[in-house]
Amino acid sequence: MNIRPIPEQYLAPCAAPGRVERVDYVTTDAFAQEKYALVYLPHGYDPARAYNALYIIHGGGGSQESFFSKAFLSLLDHMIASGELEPLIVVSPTYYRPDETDKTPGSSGNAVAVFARELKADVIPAVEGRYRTFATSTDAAGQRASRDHRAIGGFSMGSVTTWYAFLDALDAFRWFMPLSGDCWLYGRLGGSSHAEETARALAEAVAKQGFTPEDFRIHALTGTKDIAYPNETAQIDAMRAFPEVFRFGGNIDYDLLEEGVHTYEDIFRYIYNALPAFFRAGK
Ligand code: FER
Repeated sequence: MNIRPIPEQYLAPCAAPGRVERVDYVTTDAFAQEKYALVYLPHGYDPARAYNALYIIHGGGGSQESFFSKAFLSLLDHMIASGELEPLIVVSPTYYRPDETDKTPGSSGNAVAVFARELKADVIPAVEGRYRTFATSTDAAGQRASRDHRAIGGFSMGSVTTWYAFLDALDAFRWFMPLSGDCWLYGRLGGSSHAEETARALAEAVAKQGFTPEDFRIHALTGTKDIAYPNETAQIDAMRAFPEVFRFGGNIDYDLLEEGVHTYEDIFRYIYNALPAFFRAGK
């Protein structure tokens, strides 16, 4: 696709702003951590109707606050106000433990590797038990039944998280937006160092989780000057060797911004271009 620039006025305050609330939860892992997610509710949020949900995952060293800058919230407001994007809720959790001080790639890599479990067991139930989505229950069956209305995307380590969600959480998510980051199943930057094995694991993960190539869509994007470009590109090129699962131009696309770099600013632009086409299954 042609990655269009964000209209300049979309980054300035919108006359119909949404709001951000905080949802606290306690993890069901052995650590019983007290954590929270931030939730963007669109302007006029009405619990009488159901909303699509995007889980957006920050980069290494970041937090629940990283994505929710004024510019990003204004972008969401404007996209919704203009009718380009159906009103949705956007959830910004963190994979870090609250007491984590080591946010280097090694430590972050360990945190994101297990985060899909927390998403399904803790974050989705806390958020979708409080706000109205398409989930009529927040248990595994309810998440599966509403997966057409749930997306996950992220930047850098959040992109790594998104690839893990494809491996481990296809039962909760149909839509995947990995932005500037590869899959670390085979170690740090494994998408390039172990491209073939990574691609095979991603391909096999579909049937292993009981799904088919019709049951998901991946829209990956990055920039040609992004530090993750070589890693994500090597992995995606390897994924082309599995055309029975990954149908480029169908259930997967990879788009590149000429000169795009590893910043939230360029990431917002990818989201502006990719998000409106999500949640359209069966329409
Ligand atoms: C990549 C995926 C993640 C990458 C970097 C990261 C350089 C994250 C780095 C960090 O959190 O410091 O493909 O490429």
